[in-house]
Amino acid sequence: MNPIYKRMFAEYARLIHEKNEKTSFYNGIFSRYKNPVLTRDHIPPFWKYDFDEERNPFCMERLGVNATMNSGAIKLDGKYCLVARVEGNDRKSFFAVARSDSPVDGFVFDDYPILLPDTCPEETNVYDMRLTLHEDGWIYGVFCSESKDTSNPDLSAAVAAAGIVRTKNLVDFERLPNLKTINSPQQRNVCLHPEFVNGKYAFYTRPMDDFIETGSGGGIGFGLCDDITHAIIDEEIITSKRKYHTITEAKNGAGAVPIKTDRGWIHIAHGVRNTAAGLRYVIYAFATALNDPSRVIAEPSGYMIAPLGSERVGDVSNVTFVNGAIADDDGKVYIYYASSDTRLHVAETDIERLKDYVFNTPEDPLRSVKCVEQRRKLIAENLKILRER
Ligand code: M1P
Repeated sequence: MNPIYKRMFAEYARLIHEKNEKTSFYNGIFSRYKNPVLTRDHIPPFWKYDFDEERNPFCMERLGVNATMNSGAIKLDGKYCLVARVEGNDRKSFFAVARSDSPVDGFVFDDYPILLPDTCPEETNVYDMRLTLHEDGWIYGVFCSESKDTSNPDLSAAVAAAGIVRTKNLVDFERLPNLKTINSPQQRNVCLHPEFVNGKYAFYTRPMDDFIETGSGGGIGFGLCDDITHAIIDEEIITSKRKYHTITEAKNGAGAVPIKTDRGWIHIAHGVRNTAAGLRYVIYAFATALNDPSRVIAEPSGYMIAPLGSERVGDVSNVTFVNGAIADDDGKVYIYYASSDTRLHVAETDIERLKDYVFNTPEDPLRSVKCVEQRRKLIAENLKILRER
């Protein structure tokens, strides 16, 4: 083998075998890990180079990969599986499965990325698949299907819809018709709830007036449909609301598939605020009622995960984004979050901690004066404890 490729494979092998370890970051809610679990360097060299010496005498990269990020996650046949958003140098995203025996390192992509059945000729781009193991026995992948808005002469005008596939093995995918929401012209960040609700399929939606702005969309939506093979939602209600001067003011969206606990469904979502430096995306959590997964019963103040250190910089800086988590059999929870639309990390927590965080962290009182009251109360109680020691 050409020594250039030999070196490349050696570096790739070193990367995929590298052990990960927790960093010293501490907040009692989750642990951060030192290495991202997926980067563009995790892409096998044979996805990018043409190894034929005659066709490629200079050993040139022919089909480069720009980033690996927002990933759906599921445990299947004992393996931790990520369906990653891979973005080529050509800006088009696609999906690829990476599997590992460990939740925090060792992820290796399947030999080929997923070739979705080409049922939507107008579709230009696909990204951000949420993976739901539904009680009907299928694994559903719900993702953003993006097309040019042909009714708008603006070259950048686009339409976002929710695409749906289903599979049993993350190898063979059946494409179903895109979700239709009667009252929302665009949809992104749609996620299928894992159980039937009132005998129907239940989706978390994100009503939007246009491609970027949610406009009148009040937050994360929720709607029911009878038939997943022709999914139509007539009515969306709002679960976690966008609120003025909070981390969700500009927009929010469902993230990982909700995790069922004895106290309620725990949701790990994203919130967006505007700043002079552009949009800032953070990850937050809330709980909904077990008997009504649309009804918010707890929502801690502020963010759970925000971009930190090198996470803050990338193709779209100041972004943390989540669309996958795995609640493991031993109670641990792995949250796969991407930073700055560039690489994928893992945060580790567990069900007991998540419940404590979601149900016992105070809510956002929505005004500075109330926030100070909230903090002064905490300080006073702490000083009393400290002085009694
Ligand atoms: O660039 C940040 C994120 O922007 C979008 O999220 P939202 O729809 O909430 O604005 C998504 O395209 C996501 O992929 C991306 O990470």
